[in-house]
Amino acid sequence: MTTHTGREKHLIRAYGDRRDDGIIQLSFTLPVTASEKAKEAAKLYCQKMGLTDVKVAAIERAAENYTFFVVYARSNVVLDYNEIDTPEIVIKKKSFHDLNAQIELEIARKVVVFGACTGTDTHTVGIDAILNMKGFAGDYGLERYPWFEAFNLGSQVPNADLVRRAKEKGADAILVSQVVTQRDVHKENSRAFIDETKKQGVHGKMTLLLGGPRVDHRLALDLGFDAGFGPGTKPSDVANFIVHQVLQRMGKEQKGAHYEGEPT
Ligand code: B12
Repeated sequence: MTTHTGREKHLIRAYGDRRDDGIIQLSFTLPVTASEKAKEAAKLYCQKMGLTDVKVAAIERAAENYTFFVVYARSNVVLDYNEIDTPEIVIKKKSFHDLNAQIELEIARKVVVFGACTGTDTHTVGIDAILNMKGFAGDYGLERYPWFEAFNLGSQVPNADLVRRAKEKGADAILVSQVVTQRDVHKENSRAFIDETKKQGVHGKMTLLLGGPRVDHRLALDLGFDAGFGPGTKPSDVANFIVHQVLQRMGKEQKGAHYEGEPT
């Protein structure tokens, strides 16, 4: 199908049992005690969202006066996939060995990175997955790369300290992890971090990365970072991205000459 502009449409609907049946699964919590009435409330709630064929598949007490539901239902929403335009980081990763060899040859010094979970956030597992020696999902963390020098400052690190420490060491990149998102605290912390980098004169001079389970590339760009990394990020994604950025700053790689695909 084409539009009046001649562009192809790519219409999509949710896939449940059959192509285009519009069946979705959703889960949510209501602040009521688990009961038949609560189940009916969950059903009505979904119907008010415009869903039909609502089936409450699971109902479970979450806490006192809170019930968790899993629901299957039909949605009539149709999307034109070709209308979606979103920034994306596409990285053709070099292998661990090749990336280190490239740093040695083309940068000729260690790439220095600082990372922390900032503000009041105590969740360190994400930033540790990226930086720690043992890494994540079969991938080495940046501490394991002989041509990276990685400093992991841990959790609840004030923005000013993280920026100051990175600046003192002349870091190439700062990695900020934000996991708690209640009341958009991650955005508030991230904006404060960017303000701090401007105050300390490093904004635009270092690569600034934001990561966390509810972070995506667009959000990070909007907040003033160079890139955003969400769930499932591997340390090698980050290592390759940073090396690419350093080479760009050195004028050795063109902007937009990003990599594609997986390492060989
Ligand atoms: C473990 C955990 C804890 C541990 C943390 C221990 C530690 N040292 O980290 C403890 C028990 C301390 C904890 C405490 C709290 N927690 Co907690 N916690 C979790 C839990 C179960 C897992 C998080 C985790 O480790 N994920 C695994 C890592 C590997 O995933 P990740 O963080 O997404 O990281 C990946 C990517 O996002 C990315 N990434 C992450 N950061 C960065 C940074 C950069 C630069 C890059 C490039 C990539 C990157 O790379 C990683 C690898 O792929 C989640 C629920 C869940 N299942 O997710 C709740 C959860 C995050 N916690 C939650 C809450 C509310 C809290 C508390 C506020 C609870 C309370 N009332 O006290 C406190 C927080 C206190 C505080 N001040 O922060 C909520 C957050 C809700 C929200 N929307 O904000 C969650 C979602 C649970 C829930 N459903 O309610 N928690």
